[in-house]
Amino acid sequence: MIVPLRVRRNPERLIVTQVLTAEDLRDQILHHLTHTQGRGPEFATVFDWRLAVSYTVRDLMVGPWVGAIRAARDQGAKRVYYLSMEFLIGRILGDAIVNLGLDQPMAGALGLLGLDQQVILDDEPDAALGNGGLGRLAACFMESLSSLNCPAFGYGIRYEHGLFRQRFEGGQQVETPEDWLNQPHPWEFVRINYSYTVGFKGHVETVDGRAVWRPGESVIARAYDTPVIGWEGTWANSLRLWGALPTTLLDLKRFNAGDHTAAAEPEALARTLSRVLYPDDTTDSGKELRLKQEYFLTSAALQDIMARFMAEHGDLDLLPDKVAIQLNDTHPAIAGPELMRLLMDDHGLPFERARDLARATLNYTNHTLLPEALERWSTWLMGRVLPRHMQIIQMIDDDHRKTSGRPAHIGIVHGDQVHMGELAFIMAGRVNGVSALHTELVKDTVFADLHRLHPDRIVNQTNGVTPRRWLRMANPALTGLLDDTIGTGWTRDLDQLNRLEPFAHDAAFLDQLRAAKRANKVALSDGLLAGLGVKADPDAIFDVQVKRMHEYKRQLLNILEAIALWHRIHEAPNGNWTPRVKIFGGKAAPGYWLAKSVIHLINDVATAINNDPVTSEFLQIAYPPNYNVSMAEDLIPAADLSEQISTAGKEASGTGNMKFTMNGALTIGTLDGANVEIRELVGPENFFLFGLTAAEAAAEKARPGHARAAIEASENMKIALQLIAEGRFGRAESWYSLLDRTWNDDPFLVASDFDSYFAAQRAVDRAYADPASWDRMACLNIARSGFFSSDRTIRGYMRDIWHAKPVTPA
Ligand code: T68
Repeated sequence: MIVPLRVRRNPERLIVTQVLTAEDLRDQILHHLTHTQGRGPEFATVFDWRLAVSYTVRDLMVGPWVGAIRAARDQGAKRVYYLSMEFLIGRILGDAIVNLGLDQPMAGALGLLGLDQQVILDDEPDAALGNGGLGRLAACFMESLSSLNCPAFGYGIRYEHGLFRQRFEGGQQVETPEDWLNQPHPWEFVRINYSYTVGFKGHVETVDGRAVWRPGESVIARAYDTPVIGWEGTWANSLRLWGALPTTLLDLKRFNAGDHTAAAEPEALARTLSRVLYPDDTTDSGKELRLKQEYFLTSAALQDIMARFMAEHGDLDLLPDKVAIQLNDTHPAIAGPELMRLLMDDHGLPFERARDLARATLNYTNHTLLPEALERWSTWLMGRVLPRHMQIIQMIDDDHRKTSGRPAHIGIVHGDQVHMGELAFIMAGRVNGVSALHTELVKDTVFADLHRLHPDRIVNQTNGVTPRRWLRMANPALTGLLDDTIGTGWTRDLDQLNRLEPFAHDAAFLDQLRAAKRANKVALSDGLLAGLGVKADPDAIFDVQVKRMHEYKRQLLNILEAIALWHRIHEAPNGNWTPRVKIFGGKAAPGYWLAKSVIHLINDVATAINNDPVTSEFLQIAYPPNYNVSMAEDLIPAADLSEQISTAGKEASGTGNMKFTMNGALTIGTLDGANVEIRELVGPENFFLFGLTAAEAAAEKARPGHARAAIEASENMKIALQLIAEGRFGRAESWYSLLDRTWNDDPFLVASDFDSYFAAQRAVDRAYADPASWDRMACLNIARSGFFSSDRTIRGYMRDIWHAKPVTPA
């Protein structure tokens, strides 16, 4: 028998305050171990225990979840739908324990069972259904939507294989498939009654004056729901991920004829659609499968949205009052034509009416200005895979040209290409950028022409991150100090961190702050770094750059600086050097040759430098493989210095930068993305700025021979390149292409910013050598980071874009 849970409702806040004791939880865990896992405790593995604990926690999410769904329906609330090809969730168990307020009793329960909580938590595979910032932002948004009681669904794809696993062989990246679903996934609920048919290819007929699309292929999209519990467990929204199934499971005729492999083909073909996450190659891969995946997500989501809307309201005029759809970048931009198709072909609305309703319902977030990352599909492919949508896209484009009076060259279809950015813009009520600088650049560059025609459409919503995961869960040492010093209210209202300001001059507090950071550094040093064979002194600066490997993010600048510093230490081994541990983490897209070459370089430089007896006490380099959300949760709380060194104008926002700031790391960075706002808020004196501005960088890039000129002018840069070319870090031939590109092209201005970066790093050294002043700066960074909560971002979307209101659960 399952033990009834004693749950008390707090009448004021309507939150479900868990009053479960350690004994209650222990009994629940044992119940699930026996009855769900079918295991006796004496035979249970860590995996069995972890599942039993997960089911116990999941039970406590279901009440708020069902209550939230019911409240939204009963109150006829507007729903927010977040369509994203990526949700980089990471692990769920620890986050759910924190949000349900179960930390204490769960620690007690596991203690009673003789289990190590960390071992249980670490057993959970990361849900790595994303590449980087865009996917992780979607996950933070889901948590904030629930914490703010905003009725919402996240729609994505249930990839069987998330982002590839990375390991290093001879310093080079090797990718292997990730297989998180090769074991039961305790958090999801499969909904066989929410299944939709998604068609592809075929042809379009006209029947009684209406277009009828007769797809040539189709698959079933089946819903798998995961509850996302908000802070204090009052509300949970659904993350609904679609899995692809065949319309016919088996070709029985072929099976009976003895061709068993061919008989299973329909199933294999359909499943491919939700098989793998595309590793962001930041270029339009032009793959038919990717287009099909995008349409698969979008069509299933829109059918689901329309079914819910029609059941609840039935009157299409109400659509914009009851439905707000957010497109996470252009990946689901086919939503514009798809919604038009449903409204015109299924509901019989005229084009203009369908267009106006769609535009009042859809919104689009832009996450990049890099021209090579803007999605484009050939009209040929679009017309073949989605023939009806190609017609509608052409109608939208013609209509927009007529109604806006725009010249032909700035529309959606250019020659034989469909521009998804323009499509998303033209079909959106609001278009937003993700930081103040980025939004201005969106207006001035990629969408300058469309912005002139629609000057009110582009708005800014600076990104944010959830403080529950990135502070409360990831950094218990700092959380304890914050709770003791300013109370726990910051968890819901991150602006309350400003109550720390007076403590920036309180020596006793700063000592505790330092102790908390040091504890995190010791844990990292003894755990992950020791495992790599790196001897990291916890009193050295922990200098961290973790993010996708990309030329514009300039990991190359960082490693060249390390080489130059190493050389300088050699010149003066008895100098007053501030010890430093440089930590890198990140994956390169499998086809991104240059990014992979930088990984190789970092690893080879690390091997050479770490073993150098002259410098080893001053400089160590660590590159743990397979950086993911869980590793970020260990690295960020242990960082002293956050590297945010992209070429100005290239990083749309960054969100790692925000996590580091709220965990008390100081930033060395350019005036790029959200760095600009971080620096303004924490104060320029508490931020290590270097490099060209976005405008200066654009001008510098246009200057012929800028790379060579900058290298010739920089002693340190020249030496670093020379040491590489001499073969001091492995065979020189390995680096010819990289060196050639740096000398002759250097599109991301590593050389132009090198001296400024090197100087800023020496300012970091000096600042770190004065602990009292460093700790004061760290304290002020935390105190002034409240703006970067994703709660603030989501409130902004609710107010300016979605016009959605929070709902009180009944
Ligand atoms: C990131 N974009 C931005 N893209 O680079 C980052 N791209 O500045 C910003 O903070 C973040 O979005 C959130 O706004 C991405 O992460 C991708 O991952 C991606 C994936 C597939 C195709 C193209």
